[in-house]
Amino acid sequence: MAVRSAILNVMVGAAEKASRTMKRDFGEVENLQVSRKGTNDFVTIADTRTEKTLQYELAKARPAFGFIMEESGVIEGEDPNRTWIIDPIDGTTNFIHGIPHFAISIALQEHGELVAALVYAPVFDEMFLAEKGQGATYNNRRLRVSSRTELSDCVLATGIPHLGRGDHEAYLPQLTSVMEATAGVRRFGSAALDLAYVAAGRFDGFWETGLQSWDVAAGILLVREAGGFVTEINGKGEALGGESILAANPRLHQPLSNLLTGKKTERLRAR
Ligand code: 2AM
Ligand code: CA
Repeated sequence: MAVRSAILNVMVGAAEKASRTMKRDFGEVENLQVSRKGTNDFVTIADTRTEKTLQYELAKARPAFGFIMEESGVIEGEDPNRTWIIDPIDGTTNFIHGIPHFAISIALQEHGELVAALVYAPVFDEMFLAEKGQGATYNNRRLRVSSRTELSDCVLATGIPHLGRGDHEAYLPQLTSVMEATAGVRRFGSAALDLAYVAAGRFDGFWETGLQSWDVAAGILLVREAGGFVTEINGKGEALGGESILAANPRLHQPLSNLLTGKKTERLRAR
């Protein structure tokens, strides 16, 4: 993708603008860590500020498009068929704790289909982009999902349910199956980046339950355009708006779905 399309340029411009204040705000969090008090309020302000900048920049370039955003909810556009799906800071808990693993996530949906995606980790200056039918890129280089075929070689990402969230009992058997069969599990705390890392072949797969559309919309297109499969954990269903998500390279997707749903393959059972 040597020449970036107009729509990706708009998205990159908005993310770069928003990331400048976001990085400044992240620097402030480190100062606030000392006092603790007020960190959460400050991060809510940073979240909202980032979202407003993204909304302003995107609306300036495409005034008719609608929005679905984590902080502000749904804003209908003049054009009912084009909607931005935005998470201003995915990995908020990391941000609050001064951990630099967080990202801006922007997806464009046209007639119900994801057509453009951006996931940008500002502290690392890592830009993941995709456009439907055009492939995915990382800092201008083409992305491809991993080619590993043996679960025993694979590193998987996940999100672990925590206090007040998710079905803890249902999660544990999933984790048990995966940790027994693979080279390792990582829990980094940003679904958007987990999916971008699957697209980049860093992770061989990712699963989580109970996410919202803004957490995963851009990441889903990134994985698909990098040659991966994304469904619900049962191997079917639409990941966007679904209860759960499973992303992986095409060879591992079904075996992982079997593993997570308790349908052990013959080979695994034989071990
Ligand atoms: P956030 O950082 O924007 O909140 C980590 O497991 C992932 O879950 C992150 O992408 C995080 O997004 C998301 N997450 C955290 N709380 C959530 C909630 N209540 N609903 C949906 N997603 C959530
Ligand atoms: Ca999120």
